[in-house]
Amino acid sequence: ASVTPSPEDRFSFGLWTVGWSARDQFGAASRPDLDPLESVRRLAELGAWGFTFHDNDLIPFDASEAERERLVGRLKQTIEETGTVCEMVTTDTFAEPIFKDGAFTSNDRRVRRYGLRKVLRNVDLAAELGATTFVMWGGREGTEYDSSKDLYAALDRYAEGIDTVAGYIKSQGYDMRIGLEPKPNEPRGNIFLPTIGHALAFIDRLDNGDVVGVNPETGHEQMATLNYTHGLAEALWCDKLFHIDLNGQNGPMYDQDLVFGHGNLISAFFTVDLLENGFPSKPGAYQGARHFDYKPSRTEHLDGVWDSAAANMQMYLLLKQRAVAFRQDPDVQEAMAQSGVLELAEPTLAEGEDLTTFLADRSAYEDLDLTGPSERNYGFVRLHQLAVEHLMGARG
Ligand code: ASC
Ligand code: MN
Ligand code: MN
Ligand code: MN
Repeated sequence: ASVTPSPEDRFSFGLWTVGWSARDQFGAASRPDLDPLESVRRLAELGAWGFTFHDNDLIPFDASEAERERLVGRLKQTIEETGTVCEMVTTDTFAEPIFKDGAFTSNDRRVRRYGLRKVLRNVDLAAELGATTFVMWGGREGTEYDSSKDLYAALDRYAEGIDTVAGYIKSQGYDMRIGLEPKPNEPRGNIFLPTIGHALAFIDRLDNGDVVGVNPETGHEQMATLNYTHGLAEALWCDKLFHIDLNGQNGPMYDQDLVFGHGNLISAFFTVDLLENGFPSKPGAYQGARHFDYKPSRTEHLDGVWDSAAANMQMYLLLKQRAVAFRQDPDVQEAMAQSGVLELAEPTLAEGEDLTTFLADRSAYEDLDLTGPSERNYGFVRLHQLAVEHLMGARG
């Protein structure tokens, strides 16, 4: 099968990914700035379907209205020329000093009102460009010192801000949903909504939560020692997986933003298996963009930028080939059946069984011979070995 990316694969990239000039905490940029419009063209040439951006990836923070309009006009022209899709837009509420204590949760009300206005105007921009997802990564929403923040009020203000944006989207009739992006830390010592689970519980408390879901990033969950695929599964179970940020990470350390699959490869395999094959009990592919939020390493120059962009798509397609072969392999199907994977979809109570009948069922408890279930060999290791052999290209 082909591993050449094409628009049908629905790959997209943030313009800040390839556009990162590798300025970091410890050193100057190691690459020149890229023209974002040139990046859109290069990504399209490499086979990407779409792109995403923060307002300030395209429009300098201090640009005039006229300059903003000119740049947006040029972007629209590039979209037309390349046939590429602007599938998501997001707002930079983290780079400028005004946002040093956050935007929606800053202690300073002037900052909160300013941040909210900055976000709302980009919702309009997103709609103008046809984007159907609006991501909000609150990288500066958090603390270094627990003494510095009324944590209850911070959650109130965070909810107020998100509800206002969601309400605005609905009142304008935009075909758009918000994706909240969790991250446990970096740049703040502790960031609010640190994991997918925190974000899902938060969304549940919103007035306009119907248009709010999550945009989970591989490395962000892994920084919190969590399993990314499990997080995606719970978001899907909640009908809240509105967008994804795929990349690579080697366990809990700084946010590496490696190429997808260049970190925990086995985890990446099961992420692709879920996105492409679905759950055994609920088959079917994820319908959204396969969006990469990675950073070309600082050691790479311009060739390395485009090599690494291509590598994300290559890794995804190679993993997809192997994940499809894994599920289709009769040995795997037999091992899955042996392991009880398919049994889990059967409800624990029988159809129509009420609590009285259940409590009276002696075979379920009093008379159950524990030997059978206790001595069952689930065969999970044999099944996983088959998965890893597929991943390594050692089978079919
Ligand atoms: C985002 C997003 C992130 C951050 C980071 C900025 O919009 O999804 O993870 O910004 O990439 O460097
Ligand atoms: Mn990251
Ligand atoms: Mn991200
Ligand atoms: Mn990122």
